[in-house]
Amino acid sequence: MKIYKTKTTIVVLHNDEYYSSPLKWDEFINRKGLHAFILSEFKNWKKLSNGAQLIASELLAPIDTQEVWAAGVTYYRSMVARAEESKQSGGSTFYDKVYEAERPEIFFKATPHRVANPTEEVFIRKDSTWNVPEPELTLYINSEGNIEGYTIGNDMSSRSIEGENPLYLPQAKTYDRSAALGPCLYVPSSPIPPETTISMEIVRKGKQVFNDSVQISKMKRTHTELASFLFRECSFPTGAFLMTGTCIVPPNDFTLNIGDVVSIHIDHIGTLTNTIKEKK
Ligand code: DO4
Ligand code: MG
Repeated sequence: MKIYKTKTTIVVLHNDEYYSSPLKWDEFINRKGLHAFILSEFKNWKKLSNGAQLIASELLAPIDTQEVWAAGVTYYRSMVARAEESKQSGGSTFYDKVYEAERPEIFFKATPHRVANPTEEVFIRKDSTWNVPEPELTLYINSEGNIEGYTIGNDMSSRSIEGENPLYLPQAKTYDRSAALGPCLYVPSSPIPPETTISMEIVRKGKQVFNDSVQISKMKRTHTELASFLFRECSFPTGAFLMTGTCIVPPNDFTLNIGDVVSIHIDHIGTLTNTIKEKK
């Protein structure tokens, strides 16, 4: 089942029917056994005849008070790309080390107000010359540390700032509209299957300029391993979102242009589309 946060209500899509829940977003999602909860409760919620229209016209990112965190270098492709971009600065050796290490790379990505809604613009930094989107399966983990759902995340990144010095990572990764989440929270009865595919397409002036796909089975780490590291010494009163890293990196001569349209599709969840812009 899929849960959509809209401006007026929470829309639950179950067996091709739309329902509206009276709960607030945080109260709705932050629970153990979210899938079972929805199954037991949806009959008490109002059936919506205009659910699809609400989703089309009022959709928000599936987040309220949660922090967004991200894991990095969880795929071989990401490790190679970072090593290439930081070769000159001498930072490349850290990426192969973290790829092999027991402790994963986990970094703070965004507060809710830095997250773009589906179809809204995501930003590239004006002080960055090399920018890419990173399409990432994103976990919703409840306050007890259990993975309860999945969404799509775009971990917008400055490769020029990250490559100049790995200590600049927070500036390469965290700024206004540096992340997008959506279109829904997918809540399955069992963990998302390893053959789930992530695809990303970038369209410039109506023409496709990049397209690639990958299966999440290529990831070096498990989702529960990443969640347990995040929750080791941090508490999250309403749960947290955790991007699980990218395996899709455009070639090194590619950088985003203003007006590019980035669409990320993940099986079972849907498509997250955002246009590239600069902050005014
Ligand atoms: O270490 C840099 C960031 C890695 C990252 O964001 C990723 O692998 O997706
Ligand atoms: Mg990333």
